[in-house]
Amino acid sequence: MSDCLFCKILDGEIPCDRVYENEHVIAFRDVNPQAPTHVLVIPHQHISTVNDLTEENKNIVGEMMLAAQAVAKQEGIEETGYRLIMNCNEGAGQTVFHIHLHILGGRIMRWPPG
Ligand code: DGP
Repeated sequence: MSDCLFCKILDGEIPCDRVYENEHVIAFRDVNPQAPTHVLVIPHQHISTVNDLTEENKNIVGEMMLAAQAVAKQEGIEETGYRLIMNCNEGAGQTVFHIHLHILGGRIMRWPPG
């Protein structure tokens, strides 16, 4: 999608601090970190929101989770703990409409998240 910020990051049109990539996803540091580790995992395929997941594209979510697990190990937070978040639509705080998984770690996480 030509007007999608994360598609531009995927294409290298907008720079990012990339920490992981494979044939399905890339992961890069969030520009506005909410924890010592704050990384976003995004699929190569443009999918706007979780509401756009289907039987055909559902496997990408598993790929995103496995990538998050690899990033957590790489960042050394797999034992201390990390939180995975996908915001869906404005009311939940989604601001970029290309699905992404937030990986937050390196500090104690509170609940409820607010
Ligand atoms: P969300 O609010 O769930 O849609 O998360 C979008 C995240 O994307 C937010 O935490 C900030 C991050 N973000 C927005 N623009 C950029 C950017 O240009 N570069 C990077 N690295 N992160 C960005």
